[in-house]
Formats: sequence, structure tokens, C-alpha cells
Amino acid sequence: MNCEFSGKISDRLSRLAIELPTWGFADTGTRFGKFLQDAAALTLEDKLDDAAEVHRLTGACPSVAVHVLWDVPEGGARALADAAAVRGLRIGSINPNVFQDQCYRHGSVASEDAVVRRRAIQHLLDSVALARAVGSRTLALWFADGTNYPGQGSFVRRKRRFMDALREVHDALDPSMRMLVEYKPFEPAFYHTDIADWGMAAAFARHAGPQAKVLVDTGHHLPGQNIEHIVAFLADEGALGGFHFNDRHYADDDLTTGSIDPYRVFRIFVAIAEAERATGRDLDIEYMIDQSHNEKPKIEAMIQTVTTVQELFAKALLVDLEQLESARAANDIVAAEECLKSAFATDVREALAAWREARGFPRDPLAAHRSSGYTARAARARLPRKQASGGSYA
Ligand code: PSV
Ligand code: MN
Repeated sequence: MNCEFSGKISDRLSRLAIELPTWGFADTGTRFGKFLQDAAALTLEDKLDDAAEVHRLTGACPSVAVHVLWDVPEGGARALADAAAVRGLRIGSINPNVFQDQCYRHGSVASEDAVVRRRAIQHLLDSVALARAVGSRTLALWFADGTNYPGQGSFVRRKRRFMDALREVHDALDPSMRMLVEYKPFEPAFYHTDIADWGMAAAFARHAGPQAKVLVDTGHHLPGQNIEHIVAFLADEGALGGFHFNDRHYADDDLTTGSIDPYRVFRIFVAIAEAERATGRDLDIEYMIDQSHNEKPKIEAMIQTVTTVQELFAKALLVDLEQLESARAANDIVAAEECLKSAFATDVREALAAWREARGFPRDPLAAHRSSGYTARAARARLPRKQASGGSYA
């Protein structure tokens, strides 16, 4: 079934900004090894060039998430902001890193060592300053803190340390900023993580202050968890801060959004459409991608992700919410479910192509990228640099 978009749907799609992660353009691997790609980004500039290519073709990705330890150049905040601006982008979420340094072996803000805790908090405060300096409003916090064995740590003492740390960081935010608290049930810790689920993240955010919200990474749930329920609940509480989109089959697989279960992503967007319908306003949340593509060409995977998100969001906007409410009121379960199924079954690809064309973008961004020669050019420019740094198999 084909469709045409109403003006309302076209306008809402135009306001859907999707943030790209720098780390999605660099060579990454699994814990068993890394397979390098000739065209993968090496430097911040390469990553921003790649993000700009995705934005040029889709018009939907004006901001880029950065990881503080991986992306901040020698010139600091100014150089970072300028590098984005010259490419028509801006720096989006700032992702501190309190998980990589050796001192964090036994945790960061939950560590037993007061010196380590202070060092982690200082890094978080420095990240707030970085956000301010580059004009970003979003501090995205993920912690690897946790334990691997029963008895290893005191849950409550660690919880209280987290609360104190997050409140201190919250107090350093400008009024326009927000801090997003991400949860994850396991990995790298396998017995407990200190922010294991959305309820804990919401409690930490509530204690930290009004500018703290929950970040839902779609890959950070135990099998069978109903993510759209979590999203609807958090949105109604005013506690939803945004998403890290990716897909998963087993755990935090970082696969392309919608590649495994597009109906689930659609249902998350239906929860958002319902929340927006209830308030008459767009939810003030961040739609960020958090994916690493070890096998797929990275830019292609990102374009595929952006167009998939647009497709699934458009399908969610097609759900007839009035009909859905009438079906619910009549306890007509089948009719209610059919409201979702028929919107999901609608083929929106032609309508999206026309929508893109009308806004001056290629009808098919993936095909436009493939025929642009960008990847071959990037490989030619980057391969010698990789070889020189010993970072290539070629
Ligand atoms: C952790 O698994 C995570 O989801 C956090 O958001 C990190 O910032 C990101 O992945 C790093 O890839
Ligand atoms: Mn994430």
C-alpha cells in the first residue's frame, strides 16, 4: 500500500533531526579483533567529513555526537566547533569518557578510591565546560561502573556516590543545558552495573536535578523488555531525554537500526507520536545514533540508518490515533492492533522520496552516495595515512 504525506506529516518529518556519532565512522571491532576499512575515518576531520556527507545527502543530520577522549583536537573546544562549522555541522552531545583509563579498572564515580572518584567527577565537569564552549546543550553520560562478583561492592554505597557525583555535575550545567543518564544492564561488568535499568536512571536523574533526563539506548535492555512501554512511561513523566538508536539480536550488538526488528522501532515511534499528540508539542528529546559497523561500509550504514529511522517514524505518524482510541474505548483489541499493523504495512518509500526531492535532496540518498565516488576518494586519501601510521592491513 502506497501513501502520500499530509502537510502535518511532512512538517513533522522535517523537524526530525538525527544525530550521528563520530565513532560510527572510525574503524572499530569486536573484542576478538578489528578488520580495517580503507575508507574508514582516522581523524576528527575525516569523521566530520563523513558525517557531512550523510547530512549533505539526507539533510537530516545537522549535529554530531563526540566522545571527549577520542575526538577533541589539540586546539580544544574552538578547534572542535570550527571543524564542525566549516562542514555545515554543529557539535551535538558531549560524551565524557570515564571508562577507558587504567585508573577506572574498579569504577569511576563509584570507585572505592576517593582520588579516582574526584578525577572522574573533574572529567565530567570539564566535559560540561567543553559543552558550553562548543555551544552544545547535551551532556550524555554513560558509565561502565559495576562489579563482576557477588560481594565485590556495596550496592548502596556505590548508589550514594553516584547520586552525589551526578548532583555535582548537574549543578555545573547552564540553565539551557541538559544531562542525559544512560543505563545498561551488563557489559563490561557482568554481575551488576550501577545504572542497570531505566528506573535507576530515572531515580538518579530525579535526584540530580530538573535538567537531568534518561537516555534510552535501544540496545541496552534484557531480552523481551518492552521498550515502547518504557518510552511512553518516561515521556509522560517528563523524564525522557533522548535515544541512542541501534538494533540488536542478543545484547548490545550495535547493529543498524531496524535491521533486526523494525516493528519494535516503529512501536517506539508510535509511543512518541502518542505523547506528542497528548501535549500538542514535539517532545524535546535527542534522536542520536549509537552504532559501530564492523563489516558494512560505514557511511552507507549511516545513510541506511537515517532513511530507516525516517521510514519508521513516518509510518508511526500514519497511525490513526483517533481510530486507535475508539478501538481501545470499545475494547476492540483486534481493531486497535490493526491500526498499528496497517500503518506499519504502508509503503512510505515513494512518499519519502518525493518529500526529499521537494526539499532539494536526492530521492535515494544511498544510491546518490554510491554513485558519488566519495568512498573511493576517501580511501585514496586515507590509506597512505593509515599505512604510515601502521594502522592498515593493505
Ligand atoms: C556503551 O555501550 C554506549 O552505548 C555508550 O553510549 C557509549 O558512549 C557508547 O556505547 C560508545 O560506543
Ligand atoms: Mn549508547
